[in-house]
Amino acid sequence: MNKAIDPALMHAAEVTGSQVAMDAHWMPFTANRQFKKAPRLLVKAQGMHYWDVDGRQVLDAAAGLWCVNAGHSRPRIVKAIQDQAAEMDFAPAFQMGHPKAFELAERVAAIAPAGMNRVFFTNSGSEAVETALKMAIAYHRVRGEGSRTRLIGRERGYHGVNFGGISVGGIVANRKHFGSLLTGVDHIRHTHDPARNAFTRGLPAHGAELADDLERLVALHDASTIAAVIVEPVAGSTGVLMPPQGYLKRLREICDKHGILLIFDEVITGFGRTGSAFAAQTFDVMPDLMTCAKGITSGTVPMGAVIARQPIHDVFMNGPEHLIEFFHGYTYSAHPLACAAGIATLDVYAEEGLLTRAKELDGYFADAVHSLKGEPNVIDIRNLGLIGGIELAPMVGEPTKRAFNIFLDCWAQGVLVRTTGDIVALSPPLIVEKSQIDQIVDTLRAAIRRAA
Ligand code: PXG
Repeated sequence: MNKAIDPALMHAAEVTGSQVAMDAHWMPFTANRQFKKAPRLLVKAQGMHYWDVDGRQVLDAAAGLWCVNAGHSRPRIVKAIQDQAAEMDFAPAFQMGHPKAFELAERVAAIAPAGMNRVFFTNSGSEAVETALKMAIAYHRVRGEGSRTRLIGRERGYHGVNFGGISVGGIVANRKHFGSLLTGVDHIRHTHDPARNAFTRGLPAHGAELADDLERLVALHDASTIAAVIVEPVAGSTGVLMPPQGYLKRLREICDKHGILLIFDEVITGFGRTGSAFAAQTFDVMPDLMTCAKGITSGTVPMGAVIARQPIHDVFMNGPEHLIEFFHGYTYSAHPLACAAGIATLDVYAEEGLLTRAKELDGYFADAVHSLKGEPNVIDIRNLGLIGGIELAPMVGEPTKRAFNIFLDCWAQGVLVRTTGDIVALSPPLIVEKSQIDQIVDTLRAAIRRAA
């Protein structure tokens, strides 16, 4: 624990410390009552670290929420946002444009897989998912196959929290309270198979055949009713699940065979997390549509996007030229502040080689996280690039509590991790140093032992 380094933080502590009224803010995906009894308040961030209201420095092993890929408060990105706010705060997104929207789209297309070069901006990953699902259904209709309306997701999938996303998603807690969801949705099986794949480094050897589950749904529904399949190349929120070797290629082949669009949800994998700009490149499988968010602005300003293969976009570009081709968009699509942040973020990624840094650190990171094998209650460890998942045996009768206790312990010891269920997820900013990887894993090891 490093104590008060910056005198300015003492002031922050005074004004925002435990005296702050907390009733009004209904917090997202949070145990509200537990939090408000023992708040964890962040007031400053720089590089690999946060500082809390008490002036404690905390190493960020989660990149915020898998988004701060360039590290915190990078001066170049901060300046770009400040300058843009002063120069032009907002520009209408519909029937108007501003240069940075076009510049950012070109820049994103330039690092996307070849041929994926049409970019539609949203404000979050959830909105990117809704946009991609609508694009897929509309695409088939515009080209005269309007019967293709069905959407296929995967068990344990996470695609944000809007109705389309939770419908194709496969996490029961995110679905069960919210009614009947979208109709015409089905799910292929998830790929998690600890009996065969536990403690695999990188991609699991077993499970490519699970892609064949799509054939089962084609046989049930007929391909002529199916618009698209959406999967996360690496599943994050649902417990850090790596795709089995050959699985995504097989899914691509089955989609091609049946004229079904393949959507990769790259909200967490995009912008360098797996060692390439996108997981599609890491796995050498090209989807038809790709969703992204988070790392596009390194978490500084909300933004998401759908990246489409050009022929999909081109199908829409017909009919009278004065007519809108795709009836979809958000007031804040391509918001000037987000575009300025995005361009500066891509500059930082390029100058510092951050989009491939996870590949360079993969071996070191894998050794570090797999050194936790044998610690009490560790039942699986998974890794790829700068993603790590440590799965723990649940406490009897109290699922998720062991991981939550470990999260609280790590926080107390000055390291911020994420947990989902009884899995600890690691996704540090791409600027992480080896010594910091050691600090993360050492802190986690001690917390795992104390949680035994
Ligand atoms: N798709 C995927 C694959 C995601 O991981 C979203 C869509 C939704 O993005 P927005 O921007 O609407 O939140 C996500 C978000 C975690 C965690 O700790 C993951 C996400 C968000 C918050 C926490 O696993 N993923």
